[in-house]
Amino acid sequence: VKRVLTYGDRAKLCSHSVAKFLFTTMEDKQTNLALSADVTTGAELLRLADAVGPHICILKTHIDIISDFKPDLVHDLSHLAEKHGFLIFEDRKFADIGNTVKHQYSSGVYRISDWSHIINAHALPGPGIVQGLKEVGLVKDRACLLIAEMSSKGNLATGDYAKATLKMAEEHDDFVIGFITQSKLSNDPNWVHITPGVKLTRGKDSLGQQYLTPREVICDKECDIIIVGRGITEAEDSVVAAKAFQEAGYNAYLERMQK
Ligand code: 5FU
Repeated sequence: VKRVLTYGDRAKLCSHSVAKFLFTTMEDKQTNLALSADVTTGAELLRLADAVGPHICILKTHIDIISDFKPDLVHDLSHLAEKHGFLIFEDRKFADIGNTVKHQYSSGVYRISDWSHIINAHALPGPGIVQGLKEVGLVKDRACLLIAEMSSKGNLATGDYAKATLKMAEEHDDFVIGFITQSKLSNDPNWVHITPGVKLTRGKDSLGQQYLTPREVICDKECDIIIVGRGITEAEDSVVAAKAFQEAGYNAYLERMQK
């Protein structure tokens, strides 16, 4: 009998501590929701993280859109991550040669490796990008996602790109824990499949973003985590909206378990 593994089963299988924590959190908090907290001030970011924290497994940041960034912000955010039990994922989308991304990850204004549990990178430059990031992240017990498929219309990550990305991940499975993708790439339960471009109804924005529903992502495409930005940040009440996405995402997971 083919049985679909639960998040809890997969937590036990995983060897990377970040993936283990992530699956454990998803099982315990009953959530496969990642909040994309795309707000532009530190105060808004902290308010949102504190309010929505109980409903999410990951808080995704774009730290370079914060207009009043100060190092205190990531310190306070780390406290909220501990308080509510979520992981921080800086959606930096590294895309350069290994030597450059090492500096971008560890230094500069943001010092991302000091506070972000998870980062992501394009596979486009080749394996050197992962090697470079790994030289910084591995000793700090950080994890990386590779961008295999994008949600935006007309993106060039097509054909064998996702397959080649999977192969790159397999060669660095001590640091890469999964993918940003629109569909499941592998049946190996160690990989975390995370999907942006999610709203409660299908649709698009005026700049090429394309939305699927939580059910389509989790049940049909067999991904693990939904990333929701404006569906929550632009809602009248962000907590009410987060609860709705948490419920929709988790019910879709329970439905997939019955398949
Ligand atoms: F890799 C990707 C992708 O393929 N699509 C995305 O939308 C990342 N994103 C991010 O997810 C994007 O940068 C936003 O931060 C977020 C989606 O936000 P939305 O408001 O839910 O459209």
